[in-house]
Amino acid sequence: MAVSKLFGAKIKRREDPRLITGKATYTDDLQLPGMLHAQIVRSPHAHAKVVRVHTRAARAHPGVVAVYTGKDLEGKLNPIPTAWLIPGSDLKTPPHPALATDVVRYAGDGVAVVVAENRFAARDAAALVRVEYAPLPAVVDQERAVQDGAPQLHPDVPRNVAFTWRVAGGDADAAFAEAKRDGVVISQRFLNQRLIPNAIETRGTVARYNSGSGDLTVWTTTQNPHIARFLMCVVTGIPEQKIRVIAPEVGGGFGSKIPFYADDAIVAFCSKMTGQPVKWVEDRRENYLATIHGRDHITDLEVASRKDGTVTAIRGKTWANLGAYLSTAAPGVPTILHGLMMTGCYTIPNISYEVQGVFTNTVPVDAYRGAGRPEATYLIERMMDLVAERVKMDPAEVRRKNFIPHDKFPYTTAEGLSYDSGNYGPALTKALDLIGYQRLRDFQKQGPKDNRYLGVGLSTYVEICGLGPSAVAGAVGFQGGLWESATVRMHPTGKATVFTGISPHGQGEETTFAQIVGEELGLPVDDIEVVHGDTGAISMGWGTYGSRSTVVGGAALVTAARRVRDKATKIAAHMLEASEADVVFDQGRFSVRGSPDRVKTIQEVTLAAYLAWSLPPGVEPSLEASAYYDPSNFTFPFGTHIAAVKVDADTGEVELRRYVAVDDCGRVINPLIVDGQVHGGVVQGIAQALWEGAAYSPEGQLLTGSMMDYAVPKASMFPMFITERTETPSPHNPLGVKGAGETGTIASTPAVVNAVLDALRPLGVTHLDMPLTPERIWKAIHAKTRR
Ligand code: MCN
Repeated sequence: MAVSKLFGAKIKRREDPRLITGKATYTDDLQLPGMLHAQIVRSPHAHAKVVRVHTRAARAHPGVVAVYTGKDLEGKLNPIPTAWLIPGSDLKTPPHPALATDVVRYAGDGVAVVVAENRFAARDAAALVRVEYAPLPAVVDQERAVQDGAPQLHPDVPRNVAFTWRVAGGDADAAFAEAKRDGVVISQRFLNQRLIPNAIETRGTVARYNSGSGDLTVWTTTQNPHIARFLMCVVTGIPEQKIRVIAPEVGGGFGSKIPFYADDAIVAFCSKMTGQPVKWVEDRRENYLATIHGRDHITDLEVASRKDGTVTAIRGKTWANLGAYLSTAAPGVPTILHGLMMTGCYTIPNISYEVQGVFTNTVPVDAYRGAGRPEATYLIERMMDLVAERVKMDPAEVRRKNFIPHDKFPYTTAEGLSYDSGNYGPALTKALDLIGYQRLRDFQKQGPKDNRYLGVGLSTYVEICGLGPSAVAGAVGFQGGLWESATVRMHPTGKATVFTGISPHGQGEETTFAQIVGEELGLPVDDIEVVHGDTGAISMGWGTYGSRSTVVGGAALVTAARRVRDKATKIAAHMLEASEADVVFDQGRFSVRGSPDRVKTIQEVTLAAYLAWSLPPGVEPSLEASAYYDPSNFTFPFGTHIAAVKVDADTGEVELRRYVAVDDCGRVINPLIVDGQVHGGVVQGIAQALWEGAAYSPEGQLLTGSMMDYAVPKASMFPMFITERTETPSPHNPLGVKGAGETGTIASTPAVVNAVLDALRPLGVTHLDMPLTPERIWKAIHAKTRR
């Protein structure tokens, strides 16, 4: 393989062969001598008192080793904490016991755990645990939960309000007063339905406690092993240095493997009590009931605009459903990651926005791909279309009119964020060209054919990622840092191992991180091993989420690689008997300026560093370097997505005809991987627009409890995506990169909803809530045409 120009090269993912040939080792593949299996007994009630738990029959079941209830865990496991204590919001953090003792608060809440010699015995015996429940009234709707007389989940949380958080900038009331007098005011209620993340691999944990040494080793499906270790220490009381957390192959997470779950601590507890390794792996049904959900907002929103389409203010309130307990990052998602992005890529100077986080008898809600930004983008992008319609402008032109101009970056928004760089106009123009916007509009004017209506929908988005400066994390209440670590270790044979604190689980950094190091040190990608996901091998790092791995982890890595190069340059100069200033490095070769034939390769220099027979004075043997990088700001990727759909007015069916994504994630390391990330993200975003939605009965039963009812789409349901990019480097990180892992999800939902509603406009339908199923569309059309 050519050594040069690795940065920007379309290299196939090196991790894929083992993944697609079934040779990867996931948590459930682990077999340890003497390993036991755990099954958690979960409440069938959404809200009930736990009167008594009868375990005798389960204990007597063949193969059962132990049964523990919530009472058995009392005093042995601390409550499961939340890690995002957003300030200034009167946040309530009611205790979340690992297993319920007195009250269960959602269908799926754990009440007991059975440990047995095999999975089947554990499962059979779990069915024999008889729990006496006294059912209580439940509430699943966040708006109802805050009303007087609604069922109360936690004793010290009046009206189930976990927090009330506000963001304000400029003078929204004055802007609305002006728009009322001489402009346009639009109000709309939006529902951002609850979603289920659906990673291909469900969650699982294997714990092995060694009572001799006091060491606990945990293999678990986590996106952030060091955070998992820290929280395992907090919950179990086992000292942090005694805990090793390993993330084996992790089959996707989409945010659902960020949190520290009660189940992880329970498995560790079971191993400690039984003295044997214990495995717990959820099946898909359990995953739906025990792994976090995402989104679930109800929003009342108003925008104020001048008659010429200049949007002047946003005002509104969101009720964010948090489920029964505060999951690890839950409070930060609808506030910091959502509320602060409400003005999007526009120069909207005035905002007044409130978010109320509400407990309900449902599965806890936390970060799901995009986490807060898809919700914000959906709101603002739907509103831009409604403004366009009212002021009779083309939706593309309203957006362009309100864009933050290129020469205004870094730009401080009304919410107080500083956008690093942006050039929104060219991305919009490119997307319009690629989809043939004008031609589509011309077709549209010709009217429907066979009662099929053409619609075109835009979404011009900006998002916040690359989380993030640790000082800001602290200021907004995140109970951790957000820097990243990296080590580049050269080996005597001239190959390298790279250790990174990020923890990829499908994103491809084993390839792109090798590209970064290969580019810096002139090594072939195949000579570089990328190691991640093991607290026993890697320096503290904060993991993979918030599209931070490349921006923050990549920056740490390039810094470490440059340190290696600097030391190698010193050694090369010594070997070449030249002054360091005269040594030139290019594509793995050190030469002397003006004497290109005097050369030492990086491999020769590395060997010399390890042999240490003749090193320059003051230079230590070996060749490796570490770096810790804390960014000075977030990064703000942006772009334009456009969807073209046809809606069949007879059946309500939506056909996705064409989809264009023009994204700008700064400099691109691997275009193939970024395309893949955009494809996956777009699919998830479109799924929210058209098909997916978790549904609860009023009593708190999850009605979409399996893939038979929860509509995860198939590849055949999508057209070929046209992906393109513009490139606006982030000025504040050494690679010029911005995150790419979530843009597709963030941008695509409103593009498709706007397209469907554009198609339905001639039929008088101006608003519909997601998912836009044929039934919902058909009913809306017929409600209008029947009048
Ligand atoms: N990349 C690049 N050039 C850039 C930016 C990124 O080549 N300018 C590459 C990266 O090096 C990496 C990939 O694109 O290979 C995504 O990188 P990045 O934007 O840094 O995002 P993260 O690796 O931090 O991934 C997190 C993001 C999130 S938050 C979710 S959720 C998500 C996602 O990525 N979950 C995923 N993508 C996923 N993809 C898979 N397969 N599975 C998941 O669970």
